[in-house]
Amino acid sequence: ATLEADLREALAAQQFVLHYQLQFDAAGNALGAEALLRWQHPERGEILPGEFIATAEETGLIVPLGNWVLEAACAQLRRWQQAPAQAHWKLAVNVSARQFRQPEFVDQVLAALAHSGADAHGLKLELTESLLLEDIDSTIAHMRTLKWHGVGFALDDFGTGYSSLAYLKQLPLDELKIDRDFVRDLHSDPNDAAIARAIINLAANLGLQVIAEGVETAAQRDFLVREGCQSFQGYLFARPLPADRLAPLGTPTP
Ligand code: G
Ligand code: G
Ligand code: MN
Ligand code: NA
Repeated sequence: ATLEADLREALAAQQFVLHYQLQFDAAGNALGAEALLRWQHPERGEILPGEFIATAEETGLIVPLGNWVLEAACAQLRRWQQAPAQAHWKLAVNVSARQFRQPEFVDQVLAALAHSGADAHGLKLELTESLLLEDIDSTIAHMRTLKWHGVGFALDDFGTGYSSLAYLKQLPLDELKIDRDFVRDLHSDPNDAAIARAIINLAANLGLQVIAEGVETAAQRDFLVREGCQSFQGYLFARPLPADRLAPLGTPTP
């Protein structure tokens, strides 16, 4: 069978699950998590998004799949919001361009929130630079409507795309995510260190929050903390895990 047919079947058979990678502040307190999609294939085991997201986008299956992700993520957000220790957590959800471009997107997000009973202020959508720049007027309109309801926005993989600073200023963003490509070689490549520093300063000057992704070592974290980075995500802190395995990690770490 083709990957497309397999994906269609997997969606019907409920073979997708969300894992959650916790995000922390500089003091080691959990701030929330990013939802990361996994395909639990009955024969092949766990399949990562790199193997199927592109096909899901090309075939349009990303629309029902992305909608499933929104519903599942909001249900999890609601569970956290009802638990005192996690009530303040934000949940970040990745959104594909094709999904975001549909006229129904805003309604689907609001429906997922309504079905779950989750407070929209806990939901953060991760968009990419290429998505944002495709049709900036309709992008801003979608974002404004959702923001009015309380939903936040993070710009994923920041620094790898083509955002001009003029565009960045127009977009109603809340957070920049420093791409892990820049974090990886922070200590061996002075250019990457300079880029990470520039993104942190840019975020501060634009009044945005900033989070570093792919933080794997204490040295990377310490550099980023010194430069003023506020939030952290990466294997140093926590791996993506099923929700029921997060609880013991939601407390201070490294
Ligand atoms: O762990 P990781 O392999 O999960 O994620 C790889 C890539 O897949 C990331 O760039 C992430 O943005 C993307 N991704 C993960 N989950 C989702 C999802 O639910 N929807 C979309 N559109 N992309 C996702
Ligand atoms: O949406 P995005 O591309 O940012 O998705 C995050 C991706 O980064 C996921 O594939 C996730 O599993 C992966 N990831 C998260 N933390 C780390 C890390 O510390 N190191 C590496 N190499 N990958 C990470
Ligand atoms: Mn992401
Ligand atoms: Na990213």
